[in-house]
Amino acid sequence: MDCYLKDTILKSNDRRCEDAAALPLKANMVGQERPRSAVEFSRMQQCPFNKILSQILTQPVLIMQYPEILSKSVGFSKSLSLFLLAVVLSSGFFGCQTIESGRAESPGSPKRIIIPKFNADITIDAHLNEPVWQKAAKLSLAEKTGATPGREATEVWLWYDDEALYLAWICSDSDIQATFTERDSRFWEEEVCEFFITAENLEQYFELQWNPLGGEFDAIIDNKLDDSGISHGIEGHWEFTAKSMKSAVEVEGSVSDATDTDVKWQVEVMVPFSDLNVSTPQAGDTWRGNFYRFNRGTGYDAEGLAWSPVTLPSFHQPSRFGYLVFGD
Ligand SMILES: [Ca+2]
Ligand SMILES: [Ca+2]
Ligand SMILES: [Ca+2]
Repeated sequence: MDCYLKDTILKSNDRRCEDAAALPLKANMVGQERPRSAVEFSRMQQCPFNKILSQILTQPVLIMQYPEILSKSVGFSKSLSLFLLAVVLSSGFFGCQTIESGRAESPGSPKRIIIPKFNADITIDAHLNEPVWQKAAKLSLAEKTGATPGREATEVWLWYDDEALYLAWICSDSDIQATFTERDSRFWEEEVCEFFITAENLEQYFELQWNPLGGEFDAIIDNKLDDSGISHGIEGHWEFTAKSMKSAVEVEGSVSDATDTDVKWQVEVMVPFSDLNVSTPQAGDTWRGNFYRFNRGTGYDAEGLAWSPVTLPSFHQPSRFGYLVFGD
């Protein structure tokens, strides 16, 4: 995939994340590869019983074997070993709960949002005048590391029904620069908003994009991650088409005319679950995803914006995707 994103991610492969505690690791949980959250990782690092917890988290079968291991290694009776194990587990899971709560709110942590479910008929026409939009979950983007606000505001509104996920992007923009209109253009070289989404697998996710001229991009991305969540290269399958996806854009201003001052561009989107090859999520299901934007303007450097902060140059850092929780 010969593109800016690939270039940046290849450069990033020579780096290691400065915020190692924020990187999810993979743990083999009951035979399944499961990404370990930043919260879990930091809790293990700070927990006084981290070694025992670490072994149990990575090898759950040890829960049953631990009393025997203790009795053989240090001569404890099995009943005493069982009692100690109970103490360790309760200390680990309950004693460290305060740390988990605190870390989850720290500025660099992956974000989390609850997406509400509604039954409402809307028209995908870029006008957000249907009442349901006022009840949608709302999030905002910042400079992609989360260190500073964006130069101009970006909001995303979200809700879902049995059929689809609905997104609205409101991109404040005093200078809208865009020329691409064809599907799967290199929109990231101009103005673009981007949605990366996966139901569960961080190594394969959908990348969807929209631009101020009504352009759409859809691809499936394979991202090879190591055990530390660092990408070792991506492959984009641009031939993928979200066949039933609908979007509409409205511009308040003039595109590609830097002599005047624009106001914003906004996009209304319906992403059917069938296009993502999944059935309707159930209340409580948690997906991973992120929202990005490139904002450009005469006299300014291109600005990469994100909802859930990333720590590497590329947007393709799925270990930093936020948590999208489907509500009732
Ligand atoms: Ca509408
Ligand atoms: Ca495509
Ligand atoms: Ca702009």
